[in-house]
Amino acid sequence: MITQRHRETRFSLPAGAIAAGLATIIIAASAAAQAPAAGAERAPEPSMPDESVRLLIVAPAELADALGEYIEFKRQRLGSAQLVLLEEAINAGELAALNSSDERLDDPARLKHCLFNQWRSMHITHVLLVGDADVLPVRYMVLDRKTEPAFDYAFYPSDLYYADLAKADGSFEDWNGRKDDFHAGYFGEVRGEANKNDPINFDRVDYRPEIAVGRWPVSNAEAARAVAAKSMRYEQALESRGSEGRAKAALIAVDGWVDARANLDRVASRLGDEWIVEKRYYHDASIPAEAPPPPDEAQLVDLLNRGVDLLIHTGHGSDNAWAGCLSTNTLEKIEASDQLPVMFSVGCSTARFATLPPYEAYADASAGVHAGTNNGEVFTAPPSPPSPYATGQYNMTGLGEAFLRHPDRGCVAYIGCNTGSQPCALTLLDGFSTELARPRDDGAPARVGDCWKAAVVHYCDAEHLDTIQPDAGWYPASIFFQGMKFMLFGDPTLPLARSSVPSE
Ligand SMILES: [Ca+2]
Ligand SMILES: [Ca+2]
Ligand SMILES: [Ca+2]
Repeated sequence: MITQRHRETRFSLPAGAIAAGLATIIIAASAAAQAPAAGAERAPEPSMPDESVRLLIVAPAELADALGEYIEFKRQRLGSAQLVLLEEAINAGELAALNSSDERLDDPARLKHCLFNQWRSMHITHVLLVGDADVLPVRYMVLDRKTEPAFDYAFYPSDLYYADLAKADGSFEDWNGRKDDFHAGYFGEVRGEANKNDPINFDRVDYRPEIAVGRWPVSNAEAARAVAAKSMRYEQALESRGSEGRAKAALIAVDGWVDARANLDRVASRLGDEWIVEKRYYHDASIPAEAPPPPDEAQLVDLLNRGVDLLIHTGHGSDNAWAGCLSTNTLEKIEASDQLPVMFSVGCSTARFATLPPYEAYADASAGVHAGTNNGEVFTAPPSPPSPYATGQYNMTGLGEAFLRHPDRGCVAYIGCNTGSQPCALTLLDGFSTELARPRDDGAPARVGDCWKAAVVHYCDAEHLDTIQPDAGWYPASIFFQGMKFMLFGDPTLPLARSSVPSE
């Protein structure tokens, strides 16, 4: 068993392995591959692997055995696809960081050191983190959100931590520019809401991702196997379609939030003639009566059952619902299909992922437990940072996780916010759709992680994150950390439906 073998070697890595970019701990895909199920239909394989893509999959040992067939599948399509066990990555990252100035490395920092070395020495371009918040560590960033019982601090999960590997000069980006006192345990600190005289980017994070990172929020091997199988069926269905037919996007604008209909119209113009675009906008006096119907659950079920490749939502959201049109209960009303959408919601909370300390109950990094300010706890000093593992009751879930994890319905990738979002998130959508629609001469598909990475880079520039200053209110700090609290659930190498034909 590969799992056992690697457990045995866990603490005996030769120092040379570190210098060699940890290549020795990477499990060769062929060794982990499993034979496809008897009688399984196999679509024609792609003619040429995309050599520009080098995927690293990180999974805890107990989930890794579920990934053999998937790694082999990706290997046939990409320049490389490798698996590293989380336990090995953490161990290797610890060793690799021995010479750095880090004094208190936790598991997210160890994992990040490993990814940084893999990026520098093995030129990885994409990382798939296999594991929900309970089994694959979470980096929480910190906002000085004004809430008196919380001592004006709030923590939010941020997978951008694992994508923003380096500073502009190529050195390791530890997301911890300020380490004095309690700031050593606070990463990605954003100020400007309670503290007006400090830089908003208090920890001086670079923010710009070097690699594309996505996560499968799964907690056991069965769930990992289901998402892997679903992702393969999706990709095979795309390959079978080839260049036949146009890709289809559905753009949803729900009443009651900001009016994002013009933003969605711009998305539609970017996508252009290569896409069939179905708009479901709320109606008011500005919308002609003969316009397509406004969004409700029946409309969304109809769109999903007819097949849609990209589903974009603007409107209010909560953990389990797009207000007025979609919820986790809707899953039972959709038919199973291999034409599954990539979903992107700019609304609040639908990519709910884990507890939000110190408001909600949490376990801290020193194994203390907290009721949270929502339950009456009052902090009279900076709250202890949360544990990077949000287990049991602390591992929350929502619409994005449910749609991704469902074995044969829902979506194949989900981008959304793990807490409240703000209208500036529409800038992320601009960046995403611009990259998706970009003409590609080499015939390679747009990939969801690349579009998300481009969205964050675009966001940095368009929202002037390098120069943003606090004002009397709370919004500048919120603008700054908007891109940190969005999650990509899904394999970042997933191709999107063909968005443009190669130019002649
Ligand atoms: Ca800090
Ligand atoms: Ca960077
Ligand atoms: Ca979760």
